[in-house]
Amino acid sequence: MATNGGNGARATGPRCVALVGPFQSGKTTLLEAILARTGAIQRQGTVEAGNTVGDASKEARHHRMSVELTAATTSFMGDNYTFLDCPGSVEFVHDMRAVLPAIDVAVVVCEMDEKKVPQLQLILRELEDKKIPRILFVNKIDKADAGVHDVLKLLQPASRTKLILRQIPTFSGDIISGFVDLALERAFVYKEHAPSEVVPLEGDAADLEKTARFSMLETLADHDDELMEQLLEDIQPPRDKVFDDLTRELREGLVCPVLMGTATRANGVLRLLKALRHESPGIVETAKRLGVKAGSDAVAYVLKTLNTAHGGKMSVARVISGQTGDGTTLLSGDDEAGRVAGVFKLVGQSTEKRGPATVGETVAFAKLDKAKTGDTLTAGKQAHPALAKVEPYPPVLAIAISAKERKDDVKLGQALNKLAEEDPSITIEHNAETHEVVLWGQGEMHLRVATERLSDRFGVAIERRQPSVGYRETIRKGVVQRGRHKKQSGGHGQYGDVMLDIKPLPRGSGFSFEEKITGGVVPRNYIPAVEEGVVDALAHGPLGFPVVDLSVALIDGSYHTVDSSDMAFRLAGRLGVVEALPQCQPVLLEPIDLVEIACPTEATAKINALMSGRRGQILGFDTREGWDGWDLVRAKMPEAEIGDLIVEIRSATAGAGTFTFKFDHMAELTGRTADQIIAARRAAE
Ligand SMILES: Nc1nc2c(ncn2[C@@H]2O[C@H](COP(=O)(O)OP(=O)(O)OP(=O)(O)O)[C@@H](O)[C@H]2O)c(=O)[nH]1
Ligand SMILES: [Mg+2]
Repeated sequence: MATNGGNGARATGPRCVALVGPFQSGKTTLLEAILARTGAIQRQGTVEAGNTVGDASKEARHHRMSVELTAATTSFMGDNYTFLDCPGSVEFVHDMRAVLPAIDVAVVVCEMDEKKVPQLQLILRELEDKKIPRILFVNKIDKADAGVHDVLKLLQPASRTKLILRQIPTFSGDIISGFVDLALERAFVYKEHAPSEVVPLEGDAADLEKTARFSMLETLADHDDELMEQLLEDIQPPRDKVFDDLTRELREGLVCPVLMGTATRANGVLRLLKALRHESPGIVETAKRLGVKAGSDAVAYVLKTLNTAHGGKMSVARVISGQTGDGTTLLSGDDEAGRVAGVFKLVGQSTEKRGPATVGETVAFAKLDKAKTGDTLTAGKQAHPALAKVEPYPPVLAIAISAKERKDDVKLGQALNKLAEEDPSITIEHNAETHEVVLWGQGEMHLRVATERLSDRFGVAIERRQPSVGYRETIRKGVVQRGRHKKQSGGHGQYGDVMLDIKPLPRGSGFSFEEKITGGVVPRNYIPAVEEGVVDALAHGPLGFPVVDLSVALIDGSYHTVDSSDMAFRLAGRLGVVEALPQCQPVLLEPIDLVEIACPTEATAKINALMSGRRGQILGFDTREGWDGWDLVRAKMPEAEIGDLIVEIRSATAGAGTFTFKFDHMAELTGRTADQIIAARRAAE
């Protein structure tokens, strides 16, 4: 039974903790250290050796980075903990964002690295906005130097809540050999893959401790008047009070404590676990945050959907209230999500069948055919309101794909559906004009992993191409042209004859058809067929693209009582346009988009240069509202140049920059670029 005795008391019951943080900060390694320390695995694996629990999938091993969420359940001092190892790459950020609603606390793994501060800021903002309690774990302390004393100076700008330093490092020579815990007032030396050892707190360390502890207490006192008075009167607050404040202020999101360690050697891991055990909130508070009342009907939130290679579907979910197990039918919204056919404990890819899942536990439910990532499930008779709705960021990069072999077309369609169900940050577009299947995602690696999964997990080999740009063409001058279709082959002939007046229209007008027939020279009933013929011809103009922004008027013509037909007039209309267009000075039109780039201010100049280099027209830039130290650059830019824009934006901004785009207008394109596009189109045909 999960309890929370109120102010400062230890929360009990199963916890759900997300490991988040900038790319490559050591989350997967930390998970490994935690699992080894708590006995869930025999030996701590490494990312280099490709034997970690967190990065067990083929794609993750291959790229040496996390490419999806991994859940692992272990126990520590009698409590059950599920850790969610989230990918750090911005391209896979949806896997992190989707789990946040249901977690108790986030451990934000970061480094003493200036370049990674903007990314850290993005992650902390997300947690702050969602009111998720968070602890910073400064990792790779083995690589740090004396500069580590400035840890708060470096990291505070990334956090809108006050950071609170819980530990300070101690040195032996130039190397960090241990730490002092400022709440416990105890010194420790690190031991490799073993708990740190307590040593006397003396000498320089004792002095440094006094100052650092005072500043920790001062920050805590911002939210505790009694403590403030004690500090002013120079009274040593009792240790229990300090812990109570640390606990309460963390849970209420008033402060963000900072711990440190070295994941590769499992240093600092035990203190982290103890902080989680004693200070982090549990399911009682999380349910309250989500507005779920303790009730008899089970409510669970789907953190992740997985289709395993053996065809089984797994829904990783946290039970927010009640209890549920095998054979229970769960609802998602008003629909049936399916019937639970097995409840599993997860340690990465290894699964172990278990009994019903109780409140606070994070498990995998098998065979919930209709459940999707982010769904709110209930065992009740009525739908439970959605606990959260996490909209993925709009996709920024696209590729066109097709099955390598024709026979796999249907299989590809099914596989794409599953892929989108697992990862809502992928979207699939069927382009009716080009007949392309376009896969939209969050970046190069995201799309690469998606295509790898199509072959590894779903067994469809695919080919990828650049998606076509929606070019059009138009005319610069008008012409009057006759179109005549006449055939006298044996018995029944064919006869249609039209005179068309073709004129350019202003940009964005599209196409209009008018008939100005007098005296029935073209009988009424054939006129729609003439228009159809005109439309047929406009689908493919002389430059190879659909023709827009012109009007066609039917002004004259003739017919034959026996030989005329719809078909004959359709062909005549078509012929008239085909013959007219080359005389109308056809010109290429390309789509221009309105692009908005968000970037840290120090990158703004680089972004401006980048946009100009891609035929962009900068409209201006502003500070980004509510985002200290960020700018918003606006520009108009040809869609053809946007292609892989995100790749360059990220490289100019240490991965933190983003952009959105929307269609603005079509613009004439002439000269060499236009010639190349037209030539490429001819070659493709
Ligand atoms: N020196 C040192 N290296 C570390 C430490 N922790 C992790 N690393 C190394 O940092 C690299 C990234 O580690 P990961 O555990 O994959 O980091 P991650 O945060 O899971 O990476 P993503 O999930 O891809 O964002 C690997 O080469 C690790 O061996 C540490 O404490 N000290
Ligand atoms: Mg990782």
